[in-house]
Amino acid sequence: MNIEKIRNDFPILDQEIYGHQLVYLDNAATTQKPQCVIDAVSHYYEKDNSNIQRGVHTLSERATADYEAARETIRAFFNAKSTKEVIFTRGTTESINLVASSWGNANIGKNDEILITHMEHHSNIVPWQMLCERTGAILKVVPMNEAGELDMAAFSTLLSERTKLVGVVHMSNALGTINPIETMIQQAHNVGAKVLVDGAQAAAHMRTDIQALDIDFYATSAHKMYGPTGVGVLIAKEALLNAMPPYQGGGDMILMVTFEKTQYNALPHKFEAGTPNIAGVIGFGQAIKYIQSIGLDKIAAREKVLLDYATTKAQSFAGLRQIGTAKEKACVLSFVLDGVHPHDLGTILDREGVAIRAGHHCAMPVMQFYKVPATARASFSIYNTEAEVDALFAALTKAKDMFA
Ligand code: C6P
Repeated sequence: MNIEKIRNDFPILDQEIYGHQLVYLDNAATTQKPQCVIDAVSHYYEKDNSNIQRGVHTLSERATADYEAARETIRAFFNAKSTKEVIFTRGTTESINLVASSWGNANIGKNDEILITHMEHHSNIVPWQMLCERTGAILKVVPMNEAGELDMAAFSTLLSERTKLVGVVHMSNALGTINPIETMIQQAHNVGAKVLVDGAQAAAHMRTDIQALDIDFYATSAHKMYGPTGVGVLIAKEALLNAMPPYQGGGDMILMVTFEKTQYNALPHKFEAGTPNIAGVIGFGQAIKYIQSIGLDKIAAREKVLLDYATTKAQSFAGLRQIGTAKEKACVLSFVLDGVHPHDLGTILDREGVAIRAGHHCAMPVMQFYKVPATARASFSIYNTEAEVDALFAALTKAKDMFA
Protein backbone atom coordinates (compact mmCIF):
# COMPACT_ATOMS: atom_id res chain seq x y z
CA MET A 1 0.00 0.00 0.00
CA ASN A 2 1.40 3.37 -1.04
CA ILE A 3 0.65 5.59 1.96
CA GLU A 4 2.38 8.60 0.42
CA LYS A 5 0.04 8.38 -2.58
CA ILE A 6 -2.96 8.04 -0.26
CA ARG A 7 -1.83 11.08 1.75
CA ASN A 8 -1.69 13.08 -1.46
CA ASP A 9 -5.41 12.39 -1.92
CA PHE A 10 -6.08 14.49 1.23
CA PRO A 11 -5.14 18.12 0.57
CA ILE A 12 -5.75 19.21 4.18
CA LEU A 13 -2.86 17.08 5.47
CA ASP A 14 -0.32 19.29 3.71
CA GLN A 15 -0.16 22.13 6.21
CA GLU A 16 1.69 23.28 9.29
CA ILE A 17 0.21 23.98 12.72
CA TYR A 18 2.34 26.22 14.96
CA GLY A 19 5.28 25.57 12.65
CA HIS A 20 4.93 21.78 12.77
CA GLN A 21 3.67 19.46 10.07
CA LEU A 22 0.02 18.64 10.93
CA VAL A 23 -0.39 15.19 12.50
CA TYR A 24 -4.10 14.47 12.37
CA LEU A 25 -5.04 11.79 14.90
CA ASP A 26 -8.67 12.74 15.53
CA ASN A 27 -10.18 10.45 12.94
CA ALA A 28 -12.79 8.97 15.25
CA ALA A 29 -14.31 12.45 15.54
CA THR A 30 -14.27 12.91 11.78
CA THR A 31 -11.95 11.74 9.02
CA GLN A 32 -10.43 14.06 6.48
CA LYS A 33 -11.88 14.19 2.97
CA PRO A 34 -10.09 13.05 -0.19
CA GLN A 35 -9.99 15.35 -3.21
CA CYS A 36 -12.46 13.13 -5.12
CA VAL A 37 -15.13 13.74 -2.43
CA ILE A 38 -14.45 17.49 -2.40
CA ASP A 39 -14.67 17.44 -6.22
CA ALA A 40 -17.95 15.49 -6.22
CA VAL A 41 -19.52 18.04 -3.85
CA SER A 42 -18.22 21.03 -5.85
CA HIS A 43 -19.26 19.42 -9.14
CA TYR A 44 -22.83 19.18 -7.88
CA TYR A 45 -22.86 22.88 -6.92
CA GLU A 46 -20.99 24.00 -10.04
CA LYS A 47 -22.87 21.95 -12.65
CA ASP A 48 -25.97 20.20 -11.33
CA ASN A 49 -27.35 22.22 -8.41
CA SER A 50 -31.13 21.83 -8.36
CA ASN A 51 -33.76 20.11 -6.26
CA ILE A 52 -34.30 16.40 -6.71
CA GLN A 53 -37.18 13.96 -7.28
CA ARG A 54 -39.60 16.64 -8.49
CA GLY A 55 -37.87 18.52 -11.31
CA VAL A 56 -38.61 18.01 -14.99
CA HIS A 57 -35.53 19.88 -16.19
CA THR A 58 -32.09 18.52 -16.99
CA LEU A 59 -30.29 19.77 -13.89
CA SER A 60 -32.85 18.16 -11.63
CA GLU A 61 -32.71 14.93 -13.57
CA ARG A 62 -28.92 14.85 -13.29
CA ALA A 63 -28.96 15.65 -9.55
CA THR A 64 -31.65 13.02 -8.91
CA ALA A 65 -29.69 10.42 -10.86
CA ASP A 66 -26.50 11.13 -8.87
CA TYR A 67 -28.39 11.13 -5.56
CA GLU A 68 -30.02 7.78 -6.35
CA ALA A 69 -26.75 6.36 -7.69
CA ALA A 70 -25.18 7.14 -4.30
CA ARG A 71 -28.01 5.21 -2.64
CA GLU A 72 -27.18 2.17 -4.76
CA THR A 73 -23.43 2.51 -4.01
CA ILE A 74 -24.20 2.58 -0.29
CA ARG A 75 -26.66 -0.34 -0.55
CA ALA A 76 -24.04 -2.47 -2.28
CA PHE A 77 -21.27 -1.48 0.17
CA PHE A 78 -23.28 -2.68 3.17
CA ASN A 79 -25.02 -5.44 1.20
CA ALA A 80 -28.51 -4.25 2.07
CA LYS A 81 -31.22 -6.14 0.21
CA SER A 82 -32.76 -3.21 -1.61
CA THR A 83 -32.36 0.55 -2.02
CA LYS A 84 -35.82 0.78 -0.40
CA GLU A 85 -34.03 -0.08 2.84
CA VAL A 86 -31.50 2.77 2.56
CA ILE A 87 -32.77 5.97 4.18
CA PHE A 88 -30.63 9.10 4.10
CA THR A 89 -30.48 11.02 7.37
CA ARG A 90 -28.29 13.70 8.97
CA GLY A 91 -26.12 10.99 10.48
CA THR A 92 -25.99 8.25 13.08
CA THR A 93 -27.69 10.40 15.70
CA GLU A 94 -30.70 11.12 13.53
CA SER A 95 -30.89 7.52 12.32
CA ILE A 96 -31.15 6.24 15.90
CA ASN A 97 -33.64 8.94 16.86
CA LEU A 98 -35.73 7.98 13.83
CA VAL A 99 -35.93 4.37 15.02
CA ALA A 100 -36.56 5.30 18.66
CA SER A 101 -39.36 7.67 17.67
CA SER A 102 -41.04 5.89 14.79
CA TRP A 103 -40.49 2.20 15.53
CA GLY A 104 -40.28 2.81 19.28
CA ASN A 105 -43.56 4.68 19.63
CA ALA A 106 -45.36 2.04 17.58
CA ASN A 107 -43.85 -1.05 19.20
CA ILE A 108 -42.76 -0.30 22.76
CA GLY A 109 -45.05 -0.31 25.77
CA LYS A 110 -44.95 -0.29 29.55
CA ASN A 111 -42.46 -2.74 31.09
CA ASP A 112 -40.98 -3.72 27.74
CA GLU A 113 -37.20 -3.76 27.92
CA ILE A 114 -34.58 -2.04 25.79
CA LEU A 115 -31.13 -3.53 26.27
CA ILE A 116 -28.07 -1.42 25.50
CA THR A 117 -24.44 -1.69 26.60
CA HIS A 118 -22.22 0.22 29.00
CA MET A 119 -20.04 1.50 26.16
CA GLU A 120 -22.69 3.20 24.05
CA HIS A 121 -22.27 6.71 22.68
CA HIS A 122 -24.87 9.13 24.08
CA SER A 123 -26.63 8.86 20.68
CA ASN A 124 -27.48 5.26 21.49
CA ILE A 125 -28.48 5.96 25.10
CA VAL A 126 -30.51 9.15 25.24
CA PRO A 127 -33.08 8.37 22.47
CA TRP A 128 -33.90 5.11 24.32
CA GLN A 129 -34.15 6.90 27.68
CA MET A 130 -36.55 9.35 26.07
CA LEU A 131 -38.57 6.44 24.65
CA CYS A 132 -38.68 4.79 28.09
CA GLU A 133 -39.92 8.06 29.62
CA ARG A 134 -42.69 8.26 27.02
CA THR A 135 -43.80 4.65 27.28
CA GLY A 136 -42.88 3.30 30.72
CA ALA A 137 -40.43 0.84 29.16
CA ILE A 138 -37.28 -0.16 31.06
CA LEU A 139 -33.69 0.50 29.97
CA LYS A 140 -31.22 -2.25 30.85
CA VAL A 141 -27.46 -2.14 30.44
CA VAL A 142 -24.99 -4.91 29.60
CA PRO A 143 -21.92 -4.47 31.85
CA MET A 144 -18.31 -4.59 30.67
CA ASN A 145 -15.01 -5.69 32.17
CA GLU A 146 -11.85 -3.69 32.93
CA ALA A 147 -10.48 -4.31 29.43
CA GLY A 148 -13.59 -2.73 27.95
CA GLU A 149 -15.17 -5.96 26.70
CA LEU A 150 -18.84 -6.76 27.08
CA ASP A 151 -19.82 -9.33 29.68
CA MET A 152 -21.46 -11.78 27.32
CA ALA A 153 -22.70 -14.04 30.12
CA ALA A 154 -24.53 -11.06 31.58
CA PHE A 155 -25.86 -10.23 28.11
CA SER A 156 -27.41 -13.70 27.82
CA THR A 157 -28.91 -13.41 31.31
CA LEU A 158 -30.35 -9.94 30.65
CA LEU A 159 -32.03 -11.07 27.42
CA SER A 160 -35.58 -12.30 27.84
CA GLU A 161 -38.87 -12.30 26.01
CA ARG A 162 -39.43 -8.86 27.58
CA THR A 163 -36.47 -7.52 25.55
CA LYS A 164 -37.87 -5.75 22.51
CA LEU A 165 -34.72 -4.11 21.23
CA VAL A 166 -30.97 -4.52 21.66
CA GLY A 167 -28.90 -1.43 20.83
CA VAL A 168 -25.19 -2.06 20.45
CA VAL A 169 -22.22 -0.13 19.17
CA HIS A 170 -20.20 -2.14 16.63
CA MET A 171 -16.96 -0.35 17.57
CA SER A 172 -16.71 1.84 20.66
CA ASN A 173 -15.52 5.38 19.97
CA ALA A 174 -14.13 5.77 23.50
CA LEU A 175 -12.34 2.41 23.76
CA GLY A 176 -11.92 1.00 20.27
CA THR A 177 -13.56 -2.28 21.33
CA ILE A 178 -15.17 -4.27 18.53
CA ASN A 179 -18.23 -6.01 19.88
CA PRO A 180 -19.32 -9.55 18.94
CA ILE A 181 -22.42 -8.33 17.15
CA GLU A 182 -22.97 -11.55 15.21
CA THR A 183 -23.50 -13.57 18.40
CA MET A 184 -25.50 -10.78 20.00
CA ILE A 185 -27.86 -10.54 17.02
CA GLN A 186 -28.43 -14.30 16.99
CA GLN A 187 -29.18 -14.38 20.71
CA ALA A 188 -31.43 -11.32 20.50
CA HIS A 189 -33.38 -12.80 17.61
CA ASN A 190 -33.82 -16.03 19.59
CA VAL A 191 -35.93 -14.10 22.11
CA GLY A 192 -37.72 -12.12 19.40
CA ALA A 193 -35.89 -8.81 19.98
CA LYS A 194 -34.87 -6.47 17.17
CA VAL A 195 -31.29 -5.21 16.99
CA LEU A 196 -29.98 -1.75 16.22
CA VAL A 197 -26.27 -1.60 15.41
CA ASP A 198 -24.49 1.75 15.79
CA GLY A 199 -21.95 1.55 13.00
CA ALA A 200 -20.61 5.11 13.30
CA GLN A 201 -17.06 4.03 14.12
CA ALA A 202 -16.84 0.61 12.53
CA ALA A 203 -18.11 1.37 9.04
CA ALA A 204 -14.84 2.76 7.66
CA HIS A 205 -12.65 0.13 9.30
CA MET A 206 -14.27 -3.26 8.75
CA ARG A 207 -16.70 -5.03 6.49
CA THR A 208 -20.33 -4.97 7.63
CA ASP A 209 -22.64 -7.25 5.68
CA ILE A 210 -26.11 -6.30 6.80
CA GLN A 211 -27.86 -9.32 5.30
CA ALA A 212 -25.30 -11.88 6.49
CA LEU A 213 -25.42 -10.41 10.01
CA ASP A 214 -29.22 -10.15 9.83
CA ILE A 215 -29.17 -6.60 11.23
CA ASP A 216 -32.62 -5.06 11.73
CA PHE A 217 -31.52 -1.41 12.03
CA TYR A 218 -28.10 -0.07 11.08
CA ALA A 219 -27.01 3.54 11.63
CA THR A 220 -23.87 5.28 10.43
CA SER A 221 -22.44 8.68 9.40
CA ALA A 222 -20.64 9.66 6.18
CA HIS A 223 -18.18 12.00 7.88
CA LYS A 224 -16.34 9.21 9.68
CA MET A 225 -15.90 7.43 6.32
CA TYR A 226 -14.15 10.23 4.36
CA GLY A 227 -17.51 11.74 3.39
CA PRO A 228 -19.19 15.07 4.19
CA THR A 229 -20.65 16.06 7.55
CA GLY A 230 -24.40 16.26 8.14
CA VAL A 231 -25.29 13.14 6.19
CA GLY A 232 -25.64 9.50 7.11
CA VAL A 233 -27.84 6.55 6.66
CA LEU A 234 -30.35 4.32 8.36
CA ILE A 235 -30.52 0.89 6.79
CA ALA A 236 -33.43 -1.19 8.00
CA LYS A 237 -35.41 -4.23 6.93
CA GLU A 238 -38.09 -3.33 4.43
CA ALA A 239 -40.88 -5.05 6.36
CA LEU A 240 -40.01 -3.05 9.50
CA LEU A 241 -39.86 0.24 7.60
CA ASN A 242 -43.18 -0.49 5.86
CA ALA A 243 -44.86 -1.07 9.20
CA MET A 244 -43.37 2.06 10.81
CA PRO A 245 -45.13 5.44 10.75
CA PRO A 246 -43.22 8.34 9.14
CA TYR A 247 -40.70 10.13 11.34
CA GLN A 248 -41.30 13.60 9.93
CA GLY A 249 -44.04 15.00 7.71
CA GLY A 250 -43.40 17.28 4.75
CA GLY A 251 -42.49 17.35 1.10
CA ASP A 252 -41.23 14.25 -0.72
CA MET A 253 -42.59 11.79 1.85
CA ILE A 254 -46.13 12.01 0.48
CA LEU A 255 -48.04 10.67 -2.53
CA MET A 256 -51.22 12.67 -2.03
CA VAL A 257 -52.29 15.30 0.48
CA THR A 258 -55.78 16.59 1.22
CA PHE A 259 -56.85 18.34 4.40
CA GLU A 260 -58.71 15.17 5.34
CA LYS A 261 -55.98 12.63 4.76
CA THR A 262 -52.43 12.15 3.52
CA GLN A 263 -51.17 9.15 1.63
CA TYR A 264 -47.50 8.48 2.30
CA ASN A 265 -44.87 7.87 -0.33
CA ALA A 266 -43.22 4.49 -0.90
CA LEU A 267 -39.88 3.53 0.63
CA PRO A 268 -37.32 4.97 0.98
CA HIS A 269 -38.94 8.38 0.37
CA LYS A 270 -41.48 7.91 3.18
CA PHE A 271 -38.64 8.65 5.61
CA GLU A 272 -36.95 11.47 3.68
CA ALA A 273 -39.15 14.48 4.31
CA GLY A 274 -38.00 17.81 2.87
CA THR A 275 -35.09 18.71 0.62
CA PRO A 276 -32.24 16.44 1.69
CA ASN A 277 -28.50 17.10 1.86
CA ILE A 278 -28.12 16.41 -1.87
CA ALA A 279 -24.46 17.44 -2.14
CA GLY A 280 -23.73 15.49 1.04
CA VAL A 281 -25.32 12.30 -0.26
CA ILE A 282 -23.42 12.59 -3.55
CA GLY A 283 -20.21 13.13 -1.58
CA PHE A 284 -21.07 10.13 0.62
CA GLY A 285 -21.40 7.93 -2.48
CA GLN A 286 -18.01 9.14 -3.71
CA ALA A 287 -16.45 8.48 -0.30
CA ILE A 288 -17.64 4.87 -0.45
CA LYS A 289 -16.13 4.54 -3.92
CA TYR A 290 -12.87 5.91 -2.51
CA ILE A 291 -12.85 3.24 0.22
CA GLN A 292 -13.59 0.59 -2.41
CA SER A 293 -10.74 1.84 -4.59
CA ILE A 294 -8.30 1.00 -1.77
CA GLY A 295 -10.20 -2.00 -0.38
CA LEU A 296 -11.70 -2.26 3.08
CA ASP A 297 -9.72 -5.38 3.96
CA LYS A 298 -6.44 -3.66 3.06
CA ILE A 299 -7.48 -0.61 5.08
CA ALA A 300 -8.26 -2.78 8.12
CA ALA A 301 -4.94 -4.64 7.87
CA ARG A 302 -2.90 -1.43 7.56
CA GLU A 303 -4.73 0.28 10.44
CA LYS A 304 -4.10 -2.75 12.65
CA VAL A 305 -0.35 -2.43 12.02
CA LEU A 306 -0.54 1.23 13.09
CA LEU A 307 -2.60 0.51 16.20
CA ASP A 308 -0.21 -2.28 17.25
CA TYR A 309 2.74 0.06 16.76
CA ALA A 310 1.09 2.79 18.87
CA THR A 311 -0.04 0.30 21.53
CA THR A 312 3.49 -1.07 21.96
CA LYS A 313 4.77 2.46 22.46
CA ALA A 314 1.98 3.24 24.92
CA GLN A 315 2.78 0.14 26.98
CA SER A 316 6.33 1.30 27.61
CA PHE A 317 5.48 4.96 28.22
CA ALA A 318 5.85 5.59 31.98
CA GLY A 319 2.76 7.10 33.61
CA LEU A 320 0.43 6.32 30.71
CA ARG A 321 -2.69 4.29 31.50
CA GLN A 322 -4.51 2.89 28.51
CA ILE A 323 -8.29 3.04 28.69
CA GLY A 324 -9.62 0.15 26.65
CA THR A 325 -7.47 -2.91 26.10
CA ALA A 326 -9.96 -5.29 24.52
CA LYS A 327 -8.56 -8.21 22.54
CA GLU A 328 -10.73 -7.18 19.60
CA LYS A 329 -10.18 -3.50 18.99
CA ALA A 330 -9.39 -1.07 16.21
CA CYS A 331 -7.93 2.34 15.52
CA VAL A 332 -8.42 3.99 18.92
CA LEU A 333 -5.80 4.64 21.60
CA SER A 334 -7.54 6.18 24.61
CA PHE A 335 -5.41 7.01 27.62
CA VAL A 336 -4.72 9.16 30.63
CA LEU A 337 -1.30 10.44 31.67
CA ASP A 338 -0.32 10.76 35.34
CA GLY A 339 -0.43 14.36 36.51
CA VAL A 340 -1.68 15.91 33.25
CA HIS A 341 -5.36 16.57 32.60
CA PRO A 342 -6.41 15.27 29.16
CA HIS A 343 -7.56 18.75 28.15
CA ASP A 344 -4.12 20.22 28.94
CA LEU A 345 -2.58 17.36 27.01
CA GLY A 346 -4.78 18.14 24.01
CA THR A 347 -3.71 21.79 24.06
CA ILE A 348 0.01 21.03 24.45
CA LEU A 349 -0.11 18.45 21.67
CA ASP A 350 -1.84 20.96 19.40
CA ARG A 351 1.11 23.32 19.82
CA GLU A 352 3.26 20.46 18.52
CA GLY A 353 0.98 20.06 15.49
CA VAL A 354 -0.64 16.89 16.84
CA ALA A 355 -4.45 16.85 16.76
CA ILE A 356 -6.10 14.44 19.20
CA ARG A 357 -9.39 14.60 21.05
CA ALA A 358 -9.63 15.09 24.80
CA GLY A 359 -12.90 14.74 26.68
CA HIS A 360 -15.62 12.25 27.52
CA HIS A 361 -16.20 11.45 23.84
CA CYS A 362 -19.98 11.55 24.37
CA ALA A 363 -19.61 8.33 26.33
CA MET A 364 -19.85 9.57 29.93
CA PRO A 365 -20.80 6.14 31.36
CA VAL A 366 -17.46 4.83 30.05
CA MET A 367 -15.63 7.61 31.90
CA GLN A 368 -17.65 6.80 35.05
CA PHE A 369 -16.69 3.13 34.75
CA TYR A 370 -12.96 3.94 34.65
CA LYS A 371 -13.36 6.74 37.24
CA VAL A 372 -11.72 9.33 34.99
CA PRO A 373 -13.20 12.71 34.02
CA ALA A 374 -11.95 12.41 30.47
CA THR A 375 -9.39 10.65 28.32
CA ALA A 376 -6.99 11.71 25.61
CA ARG A 377 -7.79 9.84 22.42
CA ALA A 378 -5.59 9.32 19.38
CA SER A 379 -7.50 7.65 16.55
CA PHE A 380 -5.96 6.41 13.34
CA SER A 381 -6.91 6.30 9.72
CA ILE A 382 -5.56 4.99 6.45
CA TYR A 383 -3.36 8.06 5.79
CA ASN A 384 -1.55 7.96 9.16
CA THR A 385 2.04 6.79 9.42
CA GLU A 386 4.41 5.32 11.99
CA ALA A 387 6.30 8.64 11.89
CA GLU A 388 3.11 10.36 13.03
CA VAL A 389 2.77 7.92 15.91
CA ASP A 390 6.38 8.81 16.82
CA ALA A 391 5.42 12.50 16.70
CA LEU A 392 2.53 11.79 19.07
CA PHE A 393 4.82 10.15 21.62
CA ALA A 394 7.49 12.85 21.24
CA ALA A 395 4.80 15.44 22.01
CA LEU A 396 3.59 13.37 24.98
CA THR A 397 7.13 13.27 26.35
CA LYS A 398 7.29 17.06 26.06
CA ALA A 399 3.96 17.41 27.88
CA LYS A 400 5.10 15.06 30.64
CA ASP A 401 8.34 17.00 31.09
CA MET A 402 6.44 20.29 31.30
CA PHE A 403 4.26 18.99 34.14
CA ALA A 404 7.05 17.11 35.94
N1 C6P B 1 -18.55 10.20 17.77
C1 C6P B 1 -16.38 11.02 18.43
O1 C6P B 1 -15.50 11.88 18.46
P1 C6P B 1 -22.92 11.70 14.55
O2 C6P B 1 -22.49 12.84 15.39
O3 C6P B 1 -24.41 11.56 14.50
O4 C6P B 1 -22.27 11.67 13.21
O5 C6P B 1 -22.36 10.38 15.28
C2 C6P B 1 -22.67 10.12 16.61
C3 C6P B 1 -21.94 8.91 17.09
C4 C6P B 1 -22.65 7.77 17.36
N2 C6P B 1 -22.06 6.64 17.74
C5 C6P B 1 -20.71 6.55 17.86
C6 C6P B 1 -20.09 5.27 18.25
C7 C6P B 1 -19.93 7.68 17.61
O6 C6P B 1 -18.62 7.60 17.75
C8 C6P B 1 -20.56 8.90 17.24
C9 C6P B 1 -19.75 10.15 17.04
C10 C6P B 1 -17.64 11.32 17.64
O7 C6P B 1 -16.23 9.95 18.97
C11 C6P B 1 -18.25 12.61 18.08
S1 C6P B 1 -18.80 12.56 19.75
